[in-house]
Amino acid sequence: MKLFKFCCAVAGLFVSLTYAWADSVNPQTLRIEDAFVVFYQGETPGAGYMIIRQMTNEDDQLLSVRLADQQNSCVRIELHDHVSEKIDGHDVKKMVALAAVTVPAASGNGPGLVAFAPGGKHLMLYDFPKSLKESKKITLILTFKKAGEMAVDFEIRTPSTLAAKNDNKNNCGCCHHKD
Ligand SMILES: [Cu+2]
Repeated sequence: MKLFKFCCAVAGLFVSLTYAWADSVNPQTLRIEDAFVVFYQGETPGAGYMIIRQMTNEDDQLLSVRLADQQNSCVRIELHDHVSEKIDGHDVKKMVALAAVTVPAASGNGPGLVAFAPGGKHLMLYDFPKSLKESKKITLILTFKKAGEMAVDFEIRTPSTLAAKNDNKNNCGCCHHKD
């Protein structure tokens, strides 16, 4: 079952994402779908995934992500990607931190799209307290250069659901820091 979540920070009830309403500083210009996080045992950082769709003809940039709950100030969230590097003739996937992620403009083919998915771009979630890891969802604030801030609910899923989803992809769904 595929459960899409459309989370808009402001007036998420307005389904009509028409261009008449579109404005470069309006969070309704962006749609976040299928947002979820996975936490691991112990100190291993968690990972966050989502699909961002840009509904307007302008691109935008995701600049940062933070936890909505300000009380957990030790929590840190980074934007990451996987890159391939040749080491001794072998392709080795490495994680790199990104300063920003571009969300391309919508085109004739539909909304601009950037996917945070296992094996590719992801949110890296550091130092989350146990109480949050064991809850059902967390709310993260996404800050975009043009659209501003959006509050997005991320469902908390178990690592096993992630592994099952990626069985046919033959890439590592887990996200452990090697360095
Ligand atoms: Cu990472």
